[in-house]
Amino acid sequence: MGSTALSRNDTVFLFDLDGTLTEPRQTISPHFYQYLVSEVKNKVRIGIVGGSDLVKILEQLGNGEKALKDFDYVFAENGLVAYANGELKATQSMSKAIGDDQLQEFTNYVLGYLSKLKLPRKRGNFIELRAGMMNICPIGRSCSQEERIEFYEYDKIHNIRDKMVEDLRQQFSHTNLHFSIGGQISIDVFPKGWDKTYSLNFFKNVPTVIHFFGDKTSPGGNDYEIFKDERTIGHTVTGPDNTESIMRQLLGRC
Ligand code: M1P
Repeated sequence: MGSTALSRNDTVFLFDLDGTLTEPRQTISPHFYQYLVSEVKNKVRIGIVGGSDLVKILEQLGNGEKALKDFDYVFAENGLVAYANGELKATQSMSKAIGDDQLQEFTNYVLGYLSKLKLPRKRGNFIELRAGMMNICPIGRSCSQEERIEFYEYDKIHNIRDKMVEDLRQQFSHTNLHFSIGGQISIDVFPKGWDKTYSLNFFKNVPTVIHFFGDKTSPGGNDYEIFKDERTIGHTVTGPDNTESIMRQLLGRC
């Protein structure tokens, strides 16, 4: 596809963050940030759709709240917290959606499950209740970067998160909850349908060609649903360099 086929009027490039624009939980490179918000943004509208909450997304974009204006769209928590042109447009509440009784039943079960897990080490902040989702972290989100990698490698061998997701799916099959392995150390939980496709609702009234770029596009990955959605043209990437090279091809500049 040449550059003439793309325009800001009708085209959006929507990016996952971890593993797509940045290394997992790392900051985007200044060069790549500039390329996106100057060159790419001149040709198409650009947006982020991340599983993380807004604080973590802005941290990784490295420019504070300025990033909310530099990008046409910032969809945090899969789009449950949605910004366009620097303005908050919509936000969702998981506790309201499922109700406090079910939230408490679920939280108690998760705490019980985690308390029986033996891992190389545990830190703090095992459950993070965000606006539109819950994030469960067996090692604890306050682990260091080294401890994060250690858990990630341990999990590849012992399938701690896969087993927990399987168990949660069985225990809570009567509910509307969806479980997804998004990053390296945690599990995201949200009502069914509140995956990254939720962000596409934002474009439902205006015909828009949406290119989605993500690294976790296989079944079970948190980019899978939006990648295969018929409203997007999906691109599987292997990291920031690969994302840039696919974009340069799409924009007609190799
Ligand atoms: O890549 C998106 C994920 O990033 C974090 O995952 P982890 O800390 O496990 O690497 C979390 O914010 C998670 O919610 C999010 O989906």
